Order: sequence, then structure tokens, then C-alpha cells
Amino acid sequence: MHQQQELNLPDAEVYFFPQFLSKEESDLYFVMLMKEVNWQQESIKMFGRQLSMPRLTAWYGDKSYTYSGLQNKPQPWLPVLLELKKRVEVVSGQKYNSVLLNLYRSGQDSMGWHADDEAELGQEPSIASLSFGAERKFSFKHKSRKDLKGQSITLHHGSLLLMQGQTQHHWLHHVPKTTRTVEPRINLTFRMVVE
Ligand SMILES: O=C(O)CCC(=O)C(=O)O
Repeated sequence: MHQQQELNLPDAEVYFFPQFLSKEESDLYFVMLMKEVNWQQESIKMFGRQLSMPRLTAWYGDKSYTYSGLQNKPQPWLPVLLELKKRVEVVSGQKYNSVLLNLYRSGQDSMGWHADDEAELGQEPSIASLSFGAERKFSFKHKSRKDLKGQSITLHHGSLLLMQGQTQHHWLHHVPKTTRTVEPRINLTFRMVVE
């Protein structure tokens, strides 16, 4: 059995599996993902300017999906991604048909505050987030309740974070930049995109 912790966040359901994959398995997955994934440098329009996203991304799966204002045409599943999808589904008890991959090349790469609350993800999306490579801080803040303290956890090599229930309705999350020197990190978020 995987060791499981529930985060103490009101209006949310967040579970953390610190040792979802062993170090040896995670090392192998990291190398395969780095090599086999078709990493892209996407840009987003902000304040009338075209800006490079502060990370590389890739989208695989069965359905297209709008993310950060971009229409993502998925690439067909790679065997390594299907293998990881199956393993995550066993633990979460949920099914996924898509995965968004992020490659944080250094501490200067990041992900801004957002919620995965797009209509295509349904009412109570289950988001399964797998991490490989360098440790990075991952923080939550409530969308409306200023009386609630935010919370941060460290997502490390081989860990799994499961966000479900009302989490995306009430909470934002982000991966901040860091001035520490950090090695690359790969993150996979498995999702179920509905019509
Ligand atoms: O890199 C991470 O851990 C966060 C990824 C994320 O928030 C997302 O893909 O929506």
C-alpha cells in the first residue's frame, strides 16, 4: 500500500502520496520523459504582447482542451504515459483521458496562480499530479476566504498529489520561481476532459 496523507484544507480534498514511485523507477521515468516527450515552448498573449511561457509543455491524450487561452491539440499517447496513467488510476479510483506535462528547466521556470476549473474538466475534477526531478514548492490559497491561511508542500521525485472534490472551485495553486539553483523538474497532471 502507498502511504497517504490528507492535507488539512477546508473546502478541498487533497491527498499526497510521498513515495508513490521508488527512486529507481522515478529515475528511469525522468530520463524517458525528458527524451520521448515532444516538449514545446508555447507563448501566451498578455497585455497585448506575446510572451514565452516560463516552462516547456506538452499535451497528450484523446480530447483537445483549452488551457491558458490556448487550444491544445493533443498528441497520441506514448507507452510510458499510458503506463503511468494506469498506475495513477489504480490509486485514485478515477479514469483519465488526457495529460498535461510541464518541464521546469530551472528555478526561473514557474506556474502562476490558477485553478484547473475549466468547464471541460467537469464539476468536480480529479487532477492527479506526478512529479519527477528537482523538488519544487507548490502552494495553495483560497479564492475568497482571506481568513484562511494558504498552505505549501514540497513536491519531490516520485510523489503524487491528488486534488479532487471541491478543490478547484475554492482554491488556487502555483509553483513559484526560486532563486535557489535547481535541476530540471517534470510534472504530469492527468485529467478527464469531458465534452
Ligand atoms: O507543476 C506542478 O506541480 C503544477 C502543475 C499545474 O498546476 C497544472 O498543470 O495545472
